[in-house]
Amino acid sequence: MRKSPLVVVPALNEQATIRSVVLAIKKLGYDVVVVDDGSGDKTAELASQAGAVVLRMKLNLGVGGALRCGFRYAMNEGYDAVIQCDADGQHPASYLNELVDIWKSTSAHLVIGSRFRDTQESMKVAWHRRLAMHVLGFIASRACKTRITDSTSGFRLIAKPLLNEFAKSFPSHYLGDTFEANVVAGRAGYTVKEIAVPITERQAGKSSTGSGRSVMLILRSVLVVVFGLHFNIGRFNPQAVRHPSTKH
Ligand SMILES: Nc1nc2c(ncn2[C@@H]2O[C@H](COP(=O)(O)OP(=O)(O)OP(=O)(O)O)[C@@H](O)[C@H]2O)c(=O)[nH]1
Ligand SMILES: [Mg+2]
Repeated sequence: MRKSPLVVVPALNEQATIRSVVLAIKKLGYDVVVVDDGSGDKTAELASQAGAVVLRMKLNLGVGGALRCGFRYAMNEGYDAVIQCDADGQHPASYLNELVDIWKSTSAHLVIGSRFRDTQESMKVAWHRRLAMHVLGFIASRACKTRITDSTSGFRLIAKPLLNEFAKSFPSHYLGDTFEANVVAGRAGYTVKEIAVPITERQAGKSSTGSGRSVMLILRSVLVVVFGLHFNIGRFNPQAVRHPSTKH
């Protein structure tokens, strides 16, 4: 059993930033796993040189597939929680401790770092992307019984026993690993919290988010959630867990 969460970094062709991202996380004392499933550049080598464990897969499974791989690694290695963090330098490593503090003080199972909480200027986002995020946020807030302003955030802490469930089944399609997973966690009775985290524009490399096709995929995801057609996980059983701050 390990007190400090494992930081899981999904990375695809992020050679410009991966080294500094891994070093910043390690400097704070966290173990780091970089999941690289098909980079054509030096992402894996640079991550490994910087001190990360690198899980390499030949088949590209997308962010959700990479995360599932990281969750399984964390379970096998005995970690109690995972923090998901991007490889492009958008997430300030200093906020890892904030996620952990909320987890330890509230025993939440999912702590989301939001770009849109408290300040609307935290990140520049196109109006249609922002509108979609409002709709998704409204649905996620109802499911999680708390105000969610950033249901597609890639900066999250996921703790046991939710981590066990996500290690077993976690989707890899667009919005499945973020919005749908957050809704599924809330509906299954897990405690969800959200905190404000300033997030910058990606420092280099290419974004994986498209524009035109994503409108259809957002609509699809909304329908999936409204009609309850999403993946399912075991319900939270309060009698089966202990508070994280009591563990050693
Ligand atoms: N392993 C793996 N990682 C991926 C894949 N696609 C994207 N990533 C990583 O997932 C993280 C999030 O992807 P981004 O492209 O930054 O998505 P985003 O943050 O929503 O978009 P931007 O704001 O433009 O950066 C980054 O660390 C990417 O390197 C993939 O297919 N496999
Ligand atoms: Mg990014």
